[in-house]
Amino acid sequence: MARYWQKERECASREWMKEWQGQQLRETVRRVYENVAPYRNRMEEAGIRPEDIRGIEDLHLLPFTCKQDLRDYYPYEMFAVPMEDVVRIHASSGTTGKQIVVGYTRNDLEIWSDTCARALVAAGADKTDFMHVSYGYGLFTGGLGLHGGAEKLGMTTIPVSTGNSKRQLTIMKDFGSTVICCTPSYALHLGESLKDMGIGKEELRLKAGIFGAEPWTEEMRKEIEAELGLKAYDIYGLTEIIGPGVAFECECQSGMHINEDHFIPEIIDPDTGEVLPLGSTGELVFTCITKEAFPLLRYRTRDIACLDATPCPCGRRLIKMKKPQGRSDDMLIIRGVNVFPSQIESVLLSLGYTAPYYQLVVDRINNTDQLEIQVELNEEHYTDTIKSLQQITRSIAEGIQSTLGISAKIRLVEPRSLPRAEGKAVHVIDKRKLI
Ligand code: DLL
Repeated sequence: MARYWQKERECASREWMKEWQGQQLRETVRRVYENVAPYRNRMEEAGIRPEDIRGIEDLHLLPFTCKQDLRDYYPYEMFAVPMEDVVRIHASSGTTGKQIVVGYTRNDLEIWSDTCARALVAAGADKTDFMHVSYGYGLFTGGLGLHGGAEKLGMTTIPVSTGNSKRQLTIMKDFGSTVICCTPSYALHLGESLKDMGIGKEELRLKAGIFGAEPWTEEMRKEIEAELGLKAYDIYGLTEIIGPGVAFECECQSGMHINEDHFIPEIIDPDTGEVLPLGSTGELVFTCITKEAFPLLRYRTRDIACLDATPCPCGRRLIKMKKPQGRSDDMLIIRGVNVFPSQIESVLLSLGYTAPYYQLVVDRINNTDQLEIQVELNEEHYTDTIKSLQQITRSIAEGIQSTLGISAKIRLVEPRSLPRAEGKAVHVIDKRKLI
């Protein structure tokens, strides 16, 4: 079985990669300067000419792009090709504000399929596999993105889309799906439905799952692997850059390889914009160097992550990113302490009392932030006595206090009582914003 989709790129030497990135960057900067008025204006304001960018060492001279720019130049002003060359549109609404629109040329779609095929091959898939796509189809990039990669690889692709778990599982069983992709929270929900339907995981043929589009923890990975009987791989991406396939996990499951021959990563200080040294945690920024229709320069993702250049035993030389801890705009500041929902999830699941379903309700009462963690007990601890429920509540509160340094009110709720998501899970209800 092949281990790489494009070995010459995925395992290329660092020297080759640097040379390639430099050359592609020069071309991209020249192209956007000529074709994208907002970029030309911004570069002129900053006193930068395309010829000032000689290689990746000059990347930091370029201005940043942020989500607001895409809203300001909505829908097509940042496209770098005439609309007649655009063959596909996707969009992302995000949680707040106007949606952003992105476009792809035929060649961009080829690149996208390749980046997703790399992820699939890294997860052990080949053309003999059956690919069950449970990401949403439509303007969201998840469904069609992985669909394209699976077809390019030659997998038997089953475009199920989201929703109706029972139907999903029946299809999985009858059609013999061997690889599934969906959000990690939906994968857990499918695990629950499997039990409800009385189907044993050994009756399914699943061997791998490609899960992403939202933050998830190592504890959740173990849970999904146990419930569905597969190996769970992480995949990262965002609409603005291409969709899924910006970075993907290999069999080592220790960070995601960034498809650096297409997207150059940087880590910056989110407050000052300064580029941070390799290994620091900060905001992830990407520059697209091969896309035609929508090549963004130094796009600020708002995702907090760090890069890892240590050689990977899988043989790929592509740099890795650690699992994003969350987004700088999802970060909660509770009584002055920065908290990511994923840190709370990690504490909850490591204690073993609860299921991976929780909601964080934040409020401000008498000018003081209050955090309530509503979390479902797992079946094993549900029938416990009041005394042991009190003891569980206390252990969770202590775990949160000692790991994150904040106090929280813990509200244990019945198994299966919190809402289930088909796409991205919503974990935070911040009532403070309404004031
Ligand atoms: O979620 C694209 C995607 C689809 C990725 C399917 C993976 C699988 P957006 O809707 O634009 O695009 O959301 C992008 O989701 O900036 C991250 O905050 C978050 N995200 C995506 N993948 C991961 C991941 C798609 N593996 C935003 N881990 C990004 C943590 C992720 N967060």
